[in-house]
Amino acid sequence: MTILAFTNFGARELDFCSDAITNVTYNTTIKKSGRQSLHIGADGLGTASNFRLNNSYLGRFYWFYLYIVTLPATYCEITYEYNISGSHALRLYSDGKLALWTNGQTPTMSSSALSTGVWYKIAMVHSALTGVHDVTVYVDNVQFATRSLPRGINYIRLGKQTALSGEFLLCSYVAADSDEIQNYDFAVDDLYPNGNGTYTAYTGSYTDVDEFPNDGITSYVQSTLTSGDAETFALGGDASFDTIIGHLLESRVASSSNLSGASYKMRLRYGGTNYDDSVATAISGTTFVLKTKLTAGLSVKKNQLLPIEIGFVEQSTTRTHRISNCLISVLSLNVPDVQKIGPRLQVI
Ligand SMILES: [Ca+2]
Ligand SMILES: [Ca+2]
Repeated sequence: MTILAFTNFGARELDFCSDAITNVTYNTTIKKSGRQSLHIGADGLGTASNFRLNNSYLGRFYWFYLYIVTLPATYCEITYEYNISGSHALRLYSDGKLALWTNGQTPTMSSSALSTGVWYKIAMVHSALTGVHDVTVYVDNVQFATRSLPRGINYIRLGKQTALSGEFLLCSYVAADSDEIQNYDFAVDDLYPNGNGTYTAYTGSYTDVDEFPNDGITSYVQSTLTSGDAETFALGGDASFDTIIGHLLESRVASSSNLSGASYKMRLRYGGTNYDDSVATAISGTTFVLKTKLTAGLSVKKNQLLPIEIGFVEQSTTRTHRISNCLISVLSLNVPDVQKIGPRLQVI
């Protein structure tokens, strides 16, 4: 099983989105896990409101949690799967029922309704990404609706592609190339700096890198000109479930001048050991750019990985780099001890 992507729309919100975000906000109060949920239709009006996913993260299988704030007057889209020959969508209707819609055809309605103010786990399971294929929707692991679609998917938008009323939240989006996590509860949690770590050599401290969203040059830590000097941060937050199957270090990094990029390594530290990534280079210039390091396919118990520190190691004696914010997103499942996740992975 390959995990293609997971996010709570944290530090990497723009990386995860392939074009301009349309009228979405982030809700830090109502969320399933992590720092925030994606808020669709927050104005309560009939406006387009969506978040187009980067196509690198397009999977046959995707999951998210849905929380309905306000039912639409007629219907609204929850996800919109685009194809130039005609798109399809998962719709929410005014009576709380879901429907699968495809352009030019009558929607397939679900038989039962969702309630407002409740988190539901939604699974979209496609048999293919191209051509005629089947799609099935699960709500809290129960098949809700299925139908044949006449065409494939070129990209996905989360939220309303067209200007329709309705307001809802999405949290913990995961895409994969198989459905092996289908029957497990899952969560994407954001662990973010809340204390200084083992290494404190850089100018500045954790309070300069703990914000969401990134504040650019308002606050940052800056490396020294001594190769090997490091800064790491202790992290607040927790993984929701006991089996961790992936983590993603996300950070906004810039050079301190326009002369050339500054080299550094990302560092993870747990169990008393440092795990440094290969040397990376910030772009030339003082613009902060998102840097990520994804490790997916883990299957370890939470207590083997947490607590974890994240940080950076200077690799240059001529150019310093700056970190504006960082966090680590953790994907966890509620897998019983005896279970395996995928043929290559063994729960320890
Ligand atoms: Ca420091
Ligand atoms: Ca900052």
